[in-house]
Amino acid sequence: MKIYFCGSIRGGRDDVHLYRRIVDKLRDYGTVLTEHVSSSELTDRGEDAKAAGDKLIHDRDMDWLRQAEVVVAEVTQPSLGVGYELGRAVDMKKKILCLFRLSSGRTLSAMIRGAEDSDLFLVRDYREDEAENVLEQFFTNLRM
Ligand code: 6IA
Repeated sequence: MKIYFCGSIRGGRDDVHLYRRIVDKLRDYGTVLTEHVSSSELTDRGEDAKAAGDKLIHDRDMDWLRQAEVVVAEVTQPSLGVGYELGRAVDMKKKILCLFRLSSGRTLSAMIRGAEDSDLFLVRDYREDEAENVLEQFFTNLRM
């Protein structure tokens, strides 16, 4: 199974340690196309990105998104890129799981919380220590 993981990059890298844990767990279920999102070497200054070119990044990510069967997004740290990816993924009718931590004190965008349906788009509030269990539950249900 191909999995597309979304997490904030230029929106801020505060949660990168958690992205790493999520990506590690996602590897139990398939190939993670966007592993670099969890790399601690990738900063929000985006110097690497300038070298590669933003258009190249966008086009490659959209290509990966098309290939993916499942999209998992950590949405606690607000990110334009993650919001964009989720919107495109909805349009492509992908199965989507959004993970949000209420403990952050933030309120999730209505455009994400409100996109939830009983079929393809799921928003799950969780605590950091529940990350692995929440993913296990999601992928178990997916197989049923
Ligand atoms: O607006 P943001 O930068 O926070 O958007 C983050 C989201 O957009 C992530 O979920 C990524 O999938 C995607 N994204 C944004 N920047 C990059 C990027 N830059 N590389 C890949 N995906 C990105 C660094 C490129 C470098 C490795 C050459």
